Order: sequence, then structure tokens, then C-alpha cells
Amino acid sequence: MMDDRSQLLEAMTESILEGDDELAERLARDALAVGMPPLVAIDEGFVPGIREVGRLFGEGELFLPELVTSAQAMKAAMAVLEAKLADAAARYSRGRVVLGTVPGDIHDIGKTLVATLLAAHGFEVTDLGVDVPIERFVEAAREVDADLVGASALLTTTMAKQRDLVDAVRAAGLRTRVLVGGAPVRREWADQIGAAGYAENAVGAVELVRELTDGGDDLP
Ligand code: B1M
Repeated sequence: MMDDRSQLLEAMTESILEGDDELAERLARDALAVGMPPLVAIDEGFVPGIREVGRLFGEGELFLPELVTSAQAMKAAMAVLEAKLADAAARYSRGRVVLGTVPGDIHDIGKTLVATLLAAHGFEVTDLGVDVPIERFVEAAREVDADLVGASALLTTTMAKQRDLVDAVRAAGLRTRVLVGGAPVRREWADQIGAAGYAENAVGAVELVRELTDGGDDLP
């Protein structure tokens, strides 16, 4: 017999598959109400739903309008859960990170989660949004004297922009190092383009940023 937790997680996955934003938002609130950690709700409830939608879309079994409504449901749930993650944000800075999604790419769910989690772990995050021109990343890194610049790419066609970013940061002579991520990105790609690091998910991104900055020590 399924327990309440499994039922709740399954209902979350289903709400994304159904593209039901009201239900997704309500289930996110229910999760918090029963004390489920926001990252568990995200990783085990909602993300499996959006990944399945992506798979079905890739196989031609779902079409763009369905992908869009599922993404809206995902965003509704993430808004509730990210607000909870942000509550934990430290009030001092472990380091400065500039983040954005590369030019030509408007996927922002994963990038925003990375930004929220980094902020919750005490990093000062400048989130530039989506479809960010390479020059804007460089300008922002210079403005805030960033320790790291992170670029998310979700399309195989836009991943190449991560290489452009590494080259542009190097050409600008900044001390900033580049971190890359996104569903199609792999460590080999990061190595190939000379990025300082790659993370598979948001928790990995926090660990990596802590390693690459002086933010590795425990909080005082
Ligand atoms: Co798009 N889309 N999409 N889409 N979409 C994909 C990426 C796709 C794989 C679906 C598929 O066909 N199976 C496919 C790409 C295929 C390819 O490139 N080979 C695809 C396509 C084709 C498209 C369009 C071209 C569709 C069209 O118009 N015909 C179009 C492109 C628009 C554009 O960007 N120019 C498009 C549009 C959209 C929507 C707008 C409808 C919507 C995005 C809404 C939004 O973000 N506001 C959408 C969605 C939702 C997806 C899928 C289904 C889900 C992405 C997601 O949010 N995942 C996606 C399928 C998939 O990825 N399997 C798909 C959940 C999120 C939590 O995970 O983003 O991977 P993710 O982030 C993770 C890690 O990757 C990592 O941490 C995050 C948290 O754990 N991470 C980082 C991410 N960034 C990081 C940065 C870091 C470190 C780690 O350091 C800097």
C-alpha cells in the first residue's frame, strides 16, 4: 500500500503531466504543510513530471501547447517551493555569482533553482534571466567583481554559447571563472570548452561553487 508521502509525490508528478498549475501550486503548499523538504518535493515530485513531459514531447507524443502548460504548472509549484528555500538565505556573502541562460535559450526553471539554492547558501547571486547576450554576462561579472559566472543551456543548439562565454571572459581579462550546466551539458563538454566546472543539478552546483570559492567552510 502506498504511503501518504508517495501519494503526494505521485500527485505532484501527475499535476505536471496534466499541466494543472492550480493543483501543482496546491500540492507544493501541501508538501510544505506536512514538513516535506522543498528539495524533495522538487526532485522527487515535480521534476520527474517535467522530465516525462520532455520525453513525450521528444517522441512526438505531446505537442508544444502541452509542453507550455506543463512548464506553467512547474513554475507555479517552483514559486512556492523556492520562496521557502529563499527563507533560509544567509544575511552575509560567501561569494558573488552571476547566472543566466545563454543567448537563444529561454529555459529558466533549472537555472532559477540553481540561483535560489545558491542564494539560500549565502552566495550573492545576480540572476540575469534568459536569452542573455554574452556581453551582458561579461559586463555583469565586471560590475559585481564576480567569483563565478554560471551559464545554463537546455538546447544542444545553444550549448555552443557556453564556449563563447568562456572565451569572452578570458578575452576580457577577468578573474571570474565559468561554471556550466543544463540538461544536455556533460563534464566532457565543460572540460572541452575550458570551463572551471560543471554540475549536474542544483545541489551539485552549490557544492561546486563552494569548492571553487572560499565559501567552503561551515557557516559561523
Ligand atoms: Co524545451 N526543450 N523547448 N521548453 N524543454 C527541452 C530542453 C527538450 C530536451 C525537450 C525534448 O525535445 N525532449 C528539447 C531540446 C532538444 C535538444 O536540444 N536536442 C526542447 C525543445 C526542442 C524546445 C523548443 C525548441 C520547442 C519548440 O519551440 N519547438 C523550445 C525552445 C525555446 C528556446 O529556448 N528558444 C522549447 C521551449 C520550452 C518551454 C518554453 C515550453 C519550456 C520552458 C519553460 C521555462 O523554462 N520557463 C520547455 C521545457 C519545460 C522543457 C523540458 C520539458 C523541461 C526543462 C526543465 O525545466 N527541466 C525539457 C526536457 C528536459 O530537459 N528533459 C525541454 C526541469 C529543471 C529543474 O531541470 O533545466 O535540467 P533542468 O535543470 C537542472 C540541471 O540541468 C542543472 O540543475 C537544474 C536543477 O537540478 N542545471 C544547472 C541547469 N542549469 C544549470 C546551470 C549550472 C549548473 C547546473 O551552472 C551554471
